[in-house]
Amino acid sequence: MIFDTITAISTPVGDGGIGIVRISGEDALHILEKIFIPKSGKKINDLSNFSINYGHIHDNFSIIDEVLVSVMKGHKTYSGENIIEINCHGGYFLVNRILEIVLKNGVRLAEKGEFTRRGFLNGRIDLIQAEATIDIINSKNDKSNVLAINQLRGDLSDKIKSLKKLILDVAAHINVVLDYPEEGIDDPIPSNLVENLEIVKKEIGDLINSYESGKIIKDGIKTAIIGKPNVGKSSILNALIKEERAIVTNIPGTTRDVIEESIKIKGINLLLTDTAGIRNTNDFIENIGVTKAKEILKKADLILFIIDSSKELENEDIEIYNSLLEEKIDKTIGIINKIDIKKILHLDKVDKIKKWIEISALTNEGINKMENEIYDFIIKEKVEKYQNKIIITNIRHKSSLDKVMVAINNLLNIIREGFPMDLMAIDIRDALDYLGEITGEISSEDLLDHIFKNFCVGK
Ligand SMILES: Nc1nc2c(ncn2[C@@H]2O[C@H](COP(=O)(O)OP(=O)(O)OP(=O)(O)O)[C@@H](O)[C@H]2O)c(=O)[nH]1
Ligand SMILES: [Mg+2]
Repeated sequence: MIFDTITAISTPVGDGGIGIVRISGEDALHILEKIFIPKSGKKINDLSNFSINYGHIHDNFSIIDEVLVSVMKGHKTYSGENIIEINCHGGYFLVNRILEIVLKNGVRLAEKGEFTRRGFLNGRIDLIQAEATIDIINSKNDKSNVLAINQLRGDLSDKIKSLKKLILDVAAHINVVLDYPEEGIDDPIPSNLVENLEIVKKEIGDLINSYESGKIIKDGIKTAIIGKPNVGKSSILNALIKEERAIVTNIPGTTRDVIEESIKIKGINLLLTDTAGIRNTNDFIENIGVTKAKEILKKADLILFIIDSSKELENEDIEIYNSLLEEKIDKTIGIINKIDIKKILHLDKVDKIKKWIEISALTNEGINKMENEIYDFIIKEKVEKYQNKIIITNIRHKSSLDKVMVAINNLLNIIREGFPMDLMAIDIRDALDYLGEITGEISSEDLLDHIFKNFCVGK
């Protein structure tokens, strides 16, 4: 495809050692000719492909900067078209000045993700790979980086292709039967093709199930620190992040806002939220905090329910426990804090909580152990189960796979019930279309806009 020529700053705005202005499109070299004098004295068209060239950027022959220019011609580039990258000195003013010179010479400013979008439209990468580039940029830990790199390399794309191939074999058989009834190829579907569908069903199921792990690896675990006032929630947040981040006092109702911090446990991000102690209060501001705490509780993947070891359970503890019982109890770890004082607490009224950890946020006793136990409780199985397997991390992929699964189940049902083969045509097409949605063989402008709006301008 031929598009107009676009440009953008591809490095973060601000002071830095270097800045990069990228140009992509048919006219990229022609533009370079107007603004760059190579030290080698060569004509722009004679610069070798995939070379880096030292020289000067000028604006009407007034020298602006000493630069290195990468020249990438042809279709085997990131965007699938000519790309020029001007590596200039960093700094807000200079990089913008060079961008301005490029724009002045008849180039359009790129939209968010437009270089990558062109890579996709020009067939250099599929949609999964385009999405993987943003995941790489956003990756927060080694594990999520590895997942994103694997997707960029094409692991998931290859898996989708192989599943598609299995379905296409079935589709081909059905087409022959329906188009040439006189050939006498008879129902039912041969067992090897039924097996194809069973394999697809199993593999799609595995991919769908991997999403929960993928999400945890990519985005981390939303962890709410919940409890009545003064049990030590903020002290526990501070102990976990090893910083005096949240205000701690002996006055119940100290924390009113929501405080978010992140720690890593064996490479997985725990997104900790310290909340206001939940109680009935007439204090207007504290009440807002309590409402927020309850909202956070609802969205959390993991709840640390804090109680005070030195007191018997009070109504406020039991009320929070009862609200956890409704849906979150399996995601709750009970934390018995203040074990440095005395333990008079009894747990018989809160016995549905499966895991208890004893700590002191004051002396740090049990804090390291708590991290390990959190890992074992919620992370270990989810992460280790899918080690070295293909994992999906993107809700878009999951929802398409869910639809493929419905179509495959319908197909297997039709076969099982011995219904006529022409009933299968719609589900076969659906299954193939939904797989095509994932890789982007089937896509719409709206979908692409939606995906690429999350990119930065220079990518
Ligand atoms: N002895 C002892 N005191 C603690 C411990 N953890 C917290 N405290 C004390 O308990 C009091 C309340 O601690 P916070 O961390 O502010 O409690 P909170 O649950 O965040 O309280 P609110 O924000 O009011 O809901 C402070 O005086 C802390 O020093 C602990 O493990 N042992
Ligand atoms: Mg607090």
